[in-house]
Amino acid sequence: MEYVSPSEVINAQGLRLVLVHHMPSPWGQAVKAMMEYKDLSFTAAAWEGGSGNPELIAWAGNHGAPVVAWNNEAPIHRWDDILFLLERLAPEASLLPEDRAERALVLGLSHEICGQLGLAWNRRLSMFAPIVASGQALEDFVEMARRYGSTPSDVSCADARQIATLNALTARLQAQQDAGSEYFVGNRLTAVDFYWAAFSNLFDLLPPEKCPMPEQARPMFTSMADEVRDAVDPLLIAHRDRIMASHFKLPMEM
Ligand SMILES: N[C@@H](CCC(=O)N[C@@H](CS)C(=O)NCC(=O)O)C(=O)O
Repeated sequence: MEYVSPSEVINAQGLRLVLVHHMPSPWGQAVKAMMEYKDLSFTAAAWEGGSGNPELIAWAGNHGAPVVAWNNEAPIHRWDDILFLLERLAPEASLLPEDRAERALVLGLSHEICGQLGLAWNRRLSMFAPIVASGQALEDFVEMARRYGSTPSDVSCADARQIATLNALTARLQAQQDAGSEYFVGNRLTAVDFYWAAFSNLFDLLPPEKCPMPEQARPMFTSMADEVRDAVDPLLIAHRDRIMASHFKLPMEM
């Protein structure tokens, strides 16, 4: 995948994606894999860590990535807005079930993985808190941590909340397997399979040959409380490996 400049993405038509550069940002990697699964062609620009994205921030009205844009529509950045756009553009390769109960489950589980105070949100609170507390973090980093709106009480609950979600995901996969399904919901691939595969890197980082990121950034992803690591059940990892092997480009492009 070749990146074009931010201004090319801003001024283009069609589908565009702004992706975090060099890091396996799970929100962005899930979107990229879903676009590829749906056979949607897109133009991508890189989002640089730190404060190097003034053009993109002014255009998207948001500090982070991914950002997705379609023709003249306003750029979007929330995981659910992006999922519904992809569903609209390629409904034939749907990642949301028609059955309303299954659909609610996919959206609820996806929120628990990607949404505010969900699995990744809590993981990020745990990843960032010691770096901010060390007093050694760059001002940009401290500012980014502040944007996530954590409170001291959320930080103190973050590990327990991750464990609860990991246990719920494991129980779900176990029940599905017992019922003869290899997916999180129903009998076919949905968005939640993509989200778990991408977000699993926050709990069990793929090796460098599959996830070629800067070596010095790996410890931030791999350090976690023992109780959190213990909650990463082999079932979750087997599922991630299956989905990654079938539906993600490896090595990951970022
Ligand atoms: N905007 C997404 C979340 C994406 C997200 O948190 N992205 C991180 C990168 S993994 C980010 O952009 N962080 C940089 C920042 O907020 O400045 C959502 O609300 O669903």
